[in-house]
Amino acid sequence: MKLTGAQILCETLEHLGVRHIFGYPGGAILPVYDALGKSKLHHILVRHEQGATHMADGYARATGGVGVAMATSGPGATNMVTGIATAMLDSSPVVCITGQVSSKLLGSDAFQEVDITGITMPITKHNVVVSKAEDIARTLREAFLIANSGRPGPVLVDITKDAQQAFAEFDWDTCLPQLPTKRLRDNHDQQEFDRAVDLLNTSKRPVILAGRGIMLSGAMRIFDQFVRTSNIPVAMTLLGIGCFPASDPMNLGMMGMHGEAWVNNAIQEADLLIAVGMRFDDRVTGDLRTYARNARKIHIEVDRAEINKNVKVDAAIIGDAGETLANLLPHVHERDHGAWLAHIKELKGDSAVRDIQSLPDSGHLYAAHVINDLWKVTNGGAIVVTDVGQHQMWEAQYYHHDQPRTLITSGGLGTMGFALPAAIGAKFARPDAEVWAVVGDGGFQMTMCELATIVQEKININIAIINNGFLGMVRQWQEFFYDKRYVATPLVAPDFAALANAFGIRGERVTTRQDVVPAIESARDSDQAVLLDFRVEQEDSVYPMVPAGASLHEMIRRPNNPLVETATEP
Ligand SMILES: Cc1cc2nc3c(=O)[nH]c(=O)nc-3n(C[C@H](O)[C@H](O)[C@H](O)COP(=O)(O)OP(=O)(O)OC[C@H]3O[C@@H](n4cnc5c(N)ncnc54)[C@H](O)[C@@H]3O)c2cc1C
Ligand SMILES: Cc1ncc(C[n+]2csc(CCOP(=O)(O)OP(=O)(O)O)c2C)c(N)n1
Ligand SMILES: [Mg+2]
Repeated sequence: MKLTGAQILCETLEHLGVRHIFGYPGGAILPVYDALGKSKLHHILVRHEQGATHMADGYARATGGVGVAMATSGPGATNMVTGIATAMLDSSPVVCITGQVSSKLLGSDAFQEVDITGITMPITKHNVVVSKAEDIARTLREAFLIANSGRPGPVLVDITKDAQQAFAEFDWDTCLPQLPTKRLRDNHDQQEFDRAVDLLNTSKRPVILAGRGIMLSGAMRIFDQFVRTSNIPVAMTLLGIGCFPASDPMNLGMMGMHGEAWVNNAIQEADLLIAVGMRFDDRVTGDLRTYARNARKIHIEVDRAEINKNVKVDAAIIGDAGETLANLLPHVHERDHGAWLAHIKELKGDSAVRDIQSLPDSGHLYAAHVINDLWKVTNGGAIVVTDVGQHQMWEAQYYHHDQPRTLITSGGLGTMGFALPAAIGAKFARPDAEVWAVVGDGGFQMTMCELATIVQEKININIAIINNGFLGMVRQWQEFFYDKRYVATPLVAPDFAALANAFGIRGERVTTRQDVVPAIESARDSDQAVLLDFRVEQEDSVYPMVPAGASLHEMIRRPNNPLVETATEP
């Protein structure tokens, strides 16, 4: 069957199981848009191409499938850069399709020509220019395979306009990916494996460090069995949240810069760390010279490049988390770590742990209250998509996730502006799920144009703005480390409720604690998107905090009340 390159592109996407594309048109991609109109694909018109990439990313993170974003050449493509880097840093499988000027014009500084494969080389897992219609189908199949195999990541396919317009034969069965056959290298190093087993069966104070790789591997069930059998407590990275239920007594909570104090202290006292699908980010380790000095380390990781990158380990098992845990499990002895678990409980008792819900209403509205109420009202069952900043950390501390892929957040790049578009993407991926964007007053202003996308697509997500009148996380650093010189962090914002109304979305301002639950309930009852503007305490800070570069146990703790440091168990 002879089709244009643009038609081939649409046919291929349909064969690949794609249903949604987040994009924005322009001259160099117009032939594809013309073909899209006649296809079964649902194109979501975004308001900015950065939004398209975050939507595709949110879509991917909510399901594990590939998210697809599309843009024209030049400024359309460069607007995608932040979203691509966001996906790269968090290993998210996104395929970006960009139009490019015709192949004859390449290199001539033609109108809206940029070398987008050059620009995105360091922030894509793979990228490629396609200049022939007959290469489009195969290249796209390869892009999808690469994006979502091994360690996932973004792939960019840049297609010249003449390739979109030319005719070529399309036959799904023959346009097979032609990737170099995976080297059948036996990754199984028996010595490393035996050492890991030995360490597991002899340690006295072990802690598992659970990361996002567990969810990427779909290894939640085998991970659960591993925890039960080994009886080893679990600490989670920010991106690992959800891979093991927060309500499980073996779950200690989040580690790292804003992790729970007892988790960081337990890590510093451990004699064995078992890192599963996590990459020892500096937000997790603090000063590497003093990080878990007494602990031997096992690293279970799919990407060889991560081994001994930040933290030198004693046993590395390279491979998929699920497969590796399944191989290890028969060799792991059931152990009683009662004394160690009791000790961690003591560490926990020594922290300023109180139930924030039972604190008397002091007339102040704290972000922690809002997020904890959101958790209670939604029964912990919502997909929460956060932006970046203080509210992001409070979400991690006060919303307790029992299900995988229910916290969607930009960890590695820490991209402000992520939440609103990523929440839109998540809703398309999981239309039956309740989706909340939890976002700061700063980050919201970066991508709030996507409110129009919500209205145009008639989707029902809710938005909770944690409005503290500051670029809060930066203000916190200025408070702690720059003598409270608040340069460029006080933030004027529009009346967000009125702004929502202008877009055709119901908006409501909430200023007192007693109004929080009714506002959340009424937003949930609505079958349309609702925006809640929570006016919270302006100069509150996130505790504990490991200052950048300090040792993990050198945490700044919350001074006495008014608010406690973290929530107690659910
Ligand atoms: C303001 C701010 C504050 C932050 N504070 C904290 C904090 O206090 N604590 C914290 O933990 N984080 C914090 N972060 C996030 C931090 O920067 C990192 O993003 C996070 O720690 C990374 O978690 P991860 O290693 O689990 O996930 P990723 O970075 O996604 O790494 C996943 C790892 O799993 C591997 N993998 C992928 N697939 C598989 C598979 N199938 N099998 C095995 N392995 C696989 C990958 O190769 C990769 O090495 C903060 C971020 C921001 C923006
Ligand atoms: C695109 C981008 N620019 C700058 C930063 C640096 N930064 C990190 S947190 C933060 C403040 C966020 O403020 P807000 O969105 O109001 O959230 P809050 O911290 O107040 O909850 C800034 C500026 C960033 N992470 N991303
Ligand atoms: Mg703010």
